[in-house]
Amino acid sequence: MAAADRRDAAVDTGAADAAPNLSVVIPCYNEESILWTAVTELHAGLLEFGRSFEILISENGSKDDTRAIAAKLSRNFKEVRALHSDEPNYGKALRRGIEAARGEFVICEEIDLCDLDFHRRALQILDRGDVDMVIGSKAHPDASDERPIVRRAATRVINGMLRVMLGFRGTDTHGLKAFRRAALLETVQRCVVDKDLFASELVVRAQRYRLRVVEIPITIHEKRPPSIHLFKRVPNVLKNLVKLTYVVRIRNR
Ligand SMILES: Nc1nc2c(ncn2[C@@H]2O[C@H](COP(=O)(O)OP(=O)(O)OP(=O)(O)O)[C@@H](O)[C@H]2O)c(=O)[nH]1
Ligand SMILES: [Mg+2]
Repeated sequence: MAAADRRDAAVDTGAADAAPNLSVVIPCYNEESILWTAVTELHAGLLEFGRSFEILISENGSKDDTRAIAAKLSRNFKEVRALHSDEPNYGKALRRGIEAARGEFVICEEIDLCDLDFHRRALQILDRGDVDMVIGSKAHPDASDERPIVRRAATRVINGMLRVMLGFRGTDTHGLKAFRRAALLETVQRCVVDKDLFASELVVRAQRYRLRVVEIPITIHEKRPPSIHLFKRVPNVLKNLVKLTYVVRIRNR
């Protein structure tokens, strides 16, 4: 384990004792304006589900008070755990949260969404036992996506590229997803890219490994505009797409 990872692994506060039924993983970056309210509302909503749960706030690299607020949330609520590391990196945060999760089921959330309706519908499907992963799709024919047209178009472009370059079958890979942890852990271990494309790689690999993946439509109503400008993310997405295509198609891994 690298020194930085060892240091990161040490920062995990607020873990409850017994493994819960559900882990909700939320990567967070510079979210001081909505973090407290979003997590307290999510916590209250999850209590109504009647299953044991934990919420993992996986923060890295924030320049604002996100880290301190996450730590305070983990002190206030026994179900909340706060993870921190120094490098701002969505994929690493999501991966770390999934690896730290202890629930039978894992839901990957975004702090500006916290969509309890998705949780309810996805868990209903996973409870049946014949599906490994449920994707909440913004681009499903029955979805309602209130984001600006440029970002909606970007979702279509990236998914088109994933289809052509990696054989992805579906309409969305980035954002809300729910899965049985045991079914996906090996897939997570085999992922090779980080940042934005990690979430896509997870879905593409799950399909390649013939896991049972289904999509359901979601309603996207963000509590705030995205924290990182779309165009700043493009170079890394393209670089990681080329890397992933090479690893999957040429190296056959
Ligand atoms: N830890 C961590 N979290 C991040 C980073 N970038 C974004 N996030 C979190 O990821 C979630 C989604 O981020 P947004 O900025 O809303 O991105 P988005 O454009 O809506 O994402 P999609 O439309 O789903 O592609 C939020 O909870 C963010 O706080 C990062 O560098 N590190
Ligand atoms: Mg968003």
